[in-house]
Amino acid sequence: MLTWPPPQIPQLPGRGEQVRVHDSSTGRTVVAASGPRATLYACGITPYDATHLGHAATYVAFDLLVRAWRDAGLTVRYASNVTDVDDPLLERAQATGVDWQELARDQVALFTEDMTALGVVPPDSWRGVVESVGDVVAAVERLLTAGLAYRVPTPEADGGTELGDVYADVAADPRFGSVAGLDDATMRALSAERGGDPERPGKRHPLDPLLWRRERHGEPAWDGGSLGRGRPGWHIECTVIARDALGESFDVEGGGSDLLFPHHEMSTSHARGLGGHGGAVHVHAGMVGLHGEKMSKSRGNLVLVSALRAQGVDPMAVRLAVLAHHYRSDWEWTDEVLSEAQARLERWRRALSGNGGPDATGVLAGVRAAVADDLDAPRALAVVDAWVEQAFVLAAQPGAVLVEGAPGVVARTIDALLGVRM
Ligand code: 5CA
Ligand code: ZN
Repeated sequence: MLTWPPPQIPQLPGRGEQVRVHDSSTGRTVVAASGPRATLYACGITPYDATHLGHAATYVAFDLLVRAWRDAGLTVRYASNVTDVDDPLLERAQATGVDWQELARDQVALFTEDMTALGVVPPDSWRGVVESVGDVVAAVERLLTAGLAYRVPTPEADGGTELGDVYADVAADPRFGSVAGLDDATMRALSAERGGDPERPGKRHPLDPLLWRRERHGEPAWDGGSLGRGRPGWHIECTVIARDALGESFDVEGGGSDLLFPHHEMSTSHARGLGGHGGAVHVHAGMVGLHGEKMSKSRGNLVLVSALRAQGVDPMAVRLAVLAHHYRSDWEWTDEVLSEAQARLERWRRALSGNGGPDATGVLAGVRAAVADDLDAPRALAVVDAWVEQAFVLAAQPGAVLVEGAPGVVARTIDALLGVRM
């Protein structure tokens, strides 16, 4: 897929610190990539009801990681996907009477506009499932041959075939469970809630995830070689797309915290089955809520970035609203969150509009230290706020000594590291 245009990132003097991120699997903060290369896979959207503030916050979080890695001198390769065929997308298309491909296309276009407006660095490799079906088929065939997957006959009502759907055998992976570290009951509950089918008859284990779904009446399907016509399961899609772009092992697999289980547990397990280890470190963004509940397409409690843009809200205010929260925390989108961000943007713009200001060397070091420390954007904002306050104090003092060019240093720092353009 064609990505959106990359933002221009100014070069900063010197080098950023080694970047440390929180690994959901161990609870430890670690250096995920020590260089010279850093590889990231961040799960992409399922293209309907995009881009809500939860999506925006998650992609801004990984954008901070890419910027911090680059500032530390690493060569970053970033890959992502688009889940352009999946049950929820097909259900939405059916419910609203639109063609599923058209729905996906329109929503992907909207998403790229939102990401551009928010100044999010695009992935270097961006692939949809539809483009990846052949690679998924090859991967599922390999897992079957290796004895890590098995067939479950499709129900009579669906035209029952012996070939059947294909499921991964979680019991065949001794390291299954190591990504999320959850107990069995929690895994079952989350599987049922997040796209799994623990009740499906004929499976060896309730948690076994779908790899290949045989064609059903009225559903899109592709040639599946020895698997028969059908379509990919969800987790294997990300395994295959990540592997294709980044190789069999890469540094960080990320997404919102709702992807920790089952999605990242399963995609990593499939990656091990194919050789390699998939993502070494798992990084998750917290959930953005609205009116006390997780913002989600299925609940319909959404604030869309495109709607805010249409109302004339400056995308940089949206970005600042997101950055005011640590990426790992769960937080609520409210009108106050937005108005505080708008006020901050306004203050920053005023302070940065002059030629001179307070010395800014500490701002660059402070913002660098904050983002390198598990992407601590709120701390970075506080560093800039302090400089801005100082600028107002100096501006009110007749005869105060101003450092020529200091606002430019601050502007380049927040542009390069926080993606905030004045
Ligand atoms: N296509 C799959 C991943 S392969 C998917 O989860 N798509 S999504 O459109 O539902 O979500 C896209 C990204 O936004 C995921 O990383 C997801 O974890 C994140 N996300 C979804 N809802 C929220 C929310 N309320 N707050 C923060 N992040 C969210
Ligand atoms: Zn994914």
